[in-house]
Amino acid sequence: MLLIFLKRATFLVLLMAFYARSHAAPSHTNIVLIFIDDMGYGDIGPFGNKLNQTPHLNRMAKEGLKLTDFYVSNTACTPSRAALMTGTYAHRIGMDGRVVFPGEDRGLHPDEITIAELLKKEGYATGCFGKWHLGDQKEFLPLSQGFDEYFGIPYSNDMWPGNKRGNPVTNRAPYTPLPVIHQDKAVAYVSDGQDQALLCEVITKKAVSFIRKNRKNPFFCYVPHAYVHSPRYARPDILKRAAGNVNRANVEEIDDSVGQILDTLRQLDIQDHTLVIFTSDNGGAGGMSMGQLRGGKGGPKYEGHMRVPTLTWWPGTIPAGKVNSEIATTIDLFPSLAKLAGTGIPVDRTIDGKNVLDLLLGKPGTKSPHKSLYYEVDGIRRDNWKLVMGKRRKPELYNLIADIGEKNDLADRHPDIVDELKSMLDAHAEQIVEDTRPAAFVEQAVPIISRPGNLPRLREYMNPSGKQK
Ligand SMILES: [Ca+2]
Repeated sequence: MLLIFLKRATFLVLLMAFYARSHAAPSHTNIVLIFIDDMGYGDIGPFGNKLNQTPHLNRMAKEGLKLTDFYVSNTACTPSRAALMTGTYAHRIGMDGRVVFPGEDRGLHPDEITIAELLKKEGYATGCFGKWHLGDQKEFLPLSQGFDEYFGIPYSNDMWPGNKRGNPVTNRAPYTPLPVIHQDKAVAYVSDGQDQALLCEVITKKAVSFIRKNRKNPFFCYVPHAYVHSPRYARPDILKRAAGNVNRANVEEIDDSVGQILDTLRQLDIQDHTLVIFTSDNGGAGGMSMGQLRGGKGGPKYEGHMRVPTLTWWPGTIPAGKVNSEIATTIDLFPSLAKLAGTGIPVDRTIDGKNVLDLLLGKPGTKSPHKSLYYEVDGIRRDNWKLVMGKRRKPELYNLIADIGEKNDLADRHPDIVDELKSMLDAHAEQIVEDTRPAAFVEQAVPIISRPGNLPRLREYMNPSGKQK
């Protein structure tokens, strides 16, 4: 009798444990990927910035993992995003070189498989909130690339009438109005600096509401912020807090945004099954800080051009307050997040990224799978040796451990290492040329909106009653 009771009790305990487990830890981990535009390696507190006040990112680093050697695989908005979304070098999929302009016929090929498509197949709700920049034709917008929801601007915030240079692709001067898209339709436009100053806030609001709405099912929330890309504007209160420094104001508003997202996850009590990744799309643009690193957005591929401030956060899974200096890159997120979601990556095409999930999760002793890292086709790092094609494509050689600022070119002292790395780089460039897939082109490209018409300005869209906040 007692035995039967014990068995029953054990069964009940097991049942309850199973229920608690399945209730508390869904099989799928939520993923939030925050991708800042043009933020430099040294712009936030965890990466040494003393001027910009980033308490939420400081806390994220304290509770999570700091990745000191995390790279983008390309250095402009469009190719960087193409590589991120597909796990593939932008050169390989026709998305390298110049960015996509408004009304251009080119976009990320719909046959490419994005992170969103992989995760959607696994039952994830998928949302993109921010700057897309992989083509503004309907065929190329996020809803055509695996996202259930989209809200944001389709390309950079300087591709607007405020930029007097005009659109180099359509030869229209000035640019057509900058639309704000919901799903695949314009719902507002960015008319002036006052609207620009609302871009971080509106993107954050939409991302937070997506997270709230999907708190009970697995979600992928991709937040490619329009900030801190120029032109930079800030609301008066944010600007005042930043002592009138608009660059600082933009970084601090990004920090506010991260705080709101992490607070939402805590409030919903889903932080123990949500991975948050914070990083940037390329080196810092003018006015941003690269810390000790040489270079920034544009120019030769010094570290400041491609190494980006990166944090991962998942309380209870990622050990708190750790630092990892293994090499990883944005193309690795595609296979790593696939692994996290329990799915595979496509095998019918070349995927360049490698699974670095254990590294992102801070598992002790994890080594990078990258024997070498390529800076597009202009540089290569192997261990601590870095070869970069400098002025007039003369190879320069640096020892990154001794010389993180790439000040002391050792090419003349180590011609053997230069030769070896240069031949690896050349072989890499040739291999990409031999195995490429094209971008897609539409027959008749048109701008999303050619005039504002009846569309509200962004500030009216956000505050339709017109009441002053
Ligand atoms: Ca960028």
